[in-house]
Amino acid sequence: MTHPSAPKKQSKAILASVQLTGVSDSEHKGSLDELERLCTTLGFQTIGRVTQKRKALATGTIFGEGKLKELAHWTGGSGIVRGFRKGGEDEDEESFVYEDPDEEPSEKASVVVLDCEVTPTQLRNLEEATGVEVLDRSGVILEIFSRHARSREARLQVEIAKLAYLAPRLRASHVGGDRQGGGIGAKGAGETAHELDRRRIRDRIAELRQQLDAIRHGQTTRRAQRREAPCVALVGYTNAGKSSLMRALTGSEVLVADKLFATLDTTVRALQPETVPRILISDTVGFIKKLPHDLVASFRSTLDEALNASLLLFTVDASDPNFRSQLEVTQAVLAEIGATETPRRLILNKKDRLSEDDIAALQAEFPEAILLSTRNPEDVRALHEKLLNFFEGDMEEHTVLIPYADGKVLGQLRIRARVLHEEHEDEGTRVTVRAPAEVLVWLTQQLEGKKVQED
Ligand SMILES: Nc1nc2c(ncn2[C@@H]2O[C@H](COP(=O)(O)OP(=O)(O)OP(=O)(O)O)[C@@H](O)[C@H]2O)c(=O)[nH]1
Ligand SMILES: [Mg+2]
Repeated sequence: MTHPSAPKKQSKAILASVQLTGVSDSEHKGSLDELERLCTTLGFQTIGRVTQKRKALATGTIFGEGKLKELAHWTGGSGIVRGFRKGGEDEDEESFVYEDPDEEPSEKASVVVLDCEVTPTQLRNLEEATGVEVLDRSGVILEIFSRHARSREARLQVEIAKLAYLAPRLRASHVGGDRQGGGIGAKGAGETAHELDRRRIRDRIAELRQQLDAIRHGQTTRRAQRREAPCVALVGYTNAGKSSLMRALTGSEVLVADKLFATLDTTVRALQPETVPRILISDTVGFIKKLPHDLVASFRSTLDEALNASLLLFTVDASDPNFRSQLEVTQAVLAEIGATETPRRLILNKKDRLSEDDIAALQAEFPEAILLSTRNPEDVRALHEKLLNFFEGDMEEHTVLIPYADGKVLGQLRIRARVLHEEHEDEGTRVTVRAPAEVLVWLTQQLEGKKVQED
């Protein structure tokens, strides 16, 4: 679905951020680098960065006066907010006076992208001072989600998050229809957002939620149908290589892309070559720092897949210097949705990008982790083996007599469990199987109290 007001390709962006006290230089730079990647994913070309160290965001415009002028210089704006009186909060501005350089920048930015969330008033003031559209991090992420959403469920989720994001910003934004950069602000859900008052937005959200519930009802049923099969969920930061691993393990054609948030839908496929019983692998939406709260909430159901998994593979891009904090974010969100008990393994991916020294250091730091490259078939085979061993370890061996009248049960059992031995007796077939506990419970129910004996 193309967005009517989507930014034209190669819109020029200037990144702006405040480095608050307590945020280290490398953390601050890492966050801006990530914002630049988010912008690239949207098709923006980043032409510069304007940053300032402060104790807190300046109430009206987040920056001090001098910085605001510097920012406006990049966009061709006035740097002034009419009717705005500078308060005492600017005392901590770095002591510098901005002097207009003689030379104009060779190119002007048509959109300002902030690495923080701002209030509607701050947004309006910054737009006035710069004369161009101002997006915050949440706005950028929402726009990416909106473009990458494929399934009806993902589209509904994004639409709800977008409306929730827009509602408080409606009254404050004065740019309205004549936005220049043309980002997320102007439209949503097929209607012009500023034409909707808040009540209508609330009604629309309620309507969309109902549609979403209906879809989810069907999913719960499907999930229940396959609940006996052991399931592995691939979870992790965006771009870690979850979909690549999914492809490698299942031979499926899920989308792999060097983009942030390439995957928004959960896909479930069987591990290949197929095992008995089948092991299911699910690919999930990626995480990012400072993910807008509404978005986390709306993607909760997508993550239910992770909640129902028997094993979580925390996938990280070990070649990214920030992977430790990225792993923390993933762990925090999963803990928030309640997936704390599920067994987990750490996958350190993109090994091919690491030096021998890096590899040795990582092995020492994470002795329990599985270090691999999704591009190396040997590594993928080794992981396949580890997954089998994991579930085998969980299985129990049982011998049971299945009456000939229950031939169907035997047929299903051969799919759900590994049959080690079969013997035909007078009353039925005596089989010895290795199976997960859930399958044995199912079997007992099927045989309605017929005796399941321990071997
Ligand atoms: N060098 C290298 N690149 C890899 C490896 N695995 C994945 N990639 C690349 O990393 C990028 C992201 O891969 P994806 O599999 O789409 O990542 P993802 O975790 O599914 O990302 P999202 O869907 O955005 O959350 C792609 O360009 C892949 O080709 C690897 O082992 N080595
Ligand atoms: Mg993916």
